Amino acid sequence: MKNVKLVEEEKKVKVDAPQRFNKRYFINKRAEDDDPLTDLDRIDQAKRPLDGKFIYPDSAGKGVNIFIVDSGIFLTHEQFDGRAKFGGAFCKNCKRDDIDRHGTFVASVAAGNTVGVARKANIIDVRVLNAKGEGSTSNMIEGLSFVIDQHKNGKNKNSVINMSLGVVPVSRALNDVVKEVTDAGIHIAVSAGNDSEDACGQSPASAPSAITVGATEKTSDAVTDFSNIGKCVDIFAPGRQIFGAIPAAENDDYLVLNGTSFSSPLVAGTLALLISKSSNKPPAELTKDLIKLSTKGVVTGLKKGSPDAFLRTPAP
Ligand SMILES: [Ca+2]
Repeated sequence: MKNVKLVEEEKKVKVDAPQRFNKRYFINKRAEDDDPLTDLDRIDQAKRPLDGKFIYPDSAGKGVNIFIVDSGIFLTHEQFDGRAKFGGAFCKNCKRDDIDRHGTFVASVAAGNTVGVARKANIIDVRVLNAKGEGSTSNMIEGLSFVIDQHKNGKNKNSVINMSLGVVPVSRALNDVVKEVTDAGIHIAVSAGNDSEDACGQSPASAPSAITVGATEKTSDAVTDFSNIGKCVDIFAPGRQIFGAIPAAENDDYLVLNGTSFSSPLVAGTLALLISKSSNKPPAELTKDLIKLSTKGVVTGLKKGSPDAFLRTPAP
């Protein structure tokens, strides 16, 4: 069949957030810039000690669409202020009101209005995982194809994808679609994975044009014991005890979680900041800007060809 590019066995995909805390946290309304979360405080400055501030460009990702390819988003959470909308669902028997918390959490880290990086960005829910946080490579490919269609047919060409999930071993089919994503002009940040192994062993972390993100600690810039590493990682960002939003009847529920799943949306949000502050660029060029802006010489515990690059948000 000449229309078939590749045939590949279906693979199971999981979220990159294995370690869960049971304790629930709540926050009060507060002056966000002067009392930021530790991860946000860390990424707006080159070196420690933390200065107790998260300072970011006023544009704050405005006009950028961040597609959260994940387990669904609780759209009415207070963190999203009406900026989050439903895009599409590509999982079997997915019920709208039965979502795993992972997608909401990831969306809030990318663009939540007090716990996120790009606080004025648009958030688009592309659901590819079911209520247990599980899906398959074909679900991922359908989800990414949907984003490519939205990008090509829509007026807004400022598109960023976050994909905090992975499949082992490498899926050539999924990696091929990631290339189509970046060829179309869409930026994509992905989690490196949490198996303390080489990120080149899973997808989409191994896709060359994806920005693959490893996790560092909360109290230092050491690579965490769970983060995947190696030359397929492009940049490191905090991934320990990240505070984020989860679905709740009262729209104000939060949790603290570990994982490269939450390092990746810090990068996705930063890409949105870069686009709204200056202008959009082809993915390869924006990636270069991101790496150039990143802080060198602070990440410790780099192994097996891991890059010396720590996430830094652009100055206002
Ligand atoms: Ca700071």
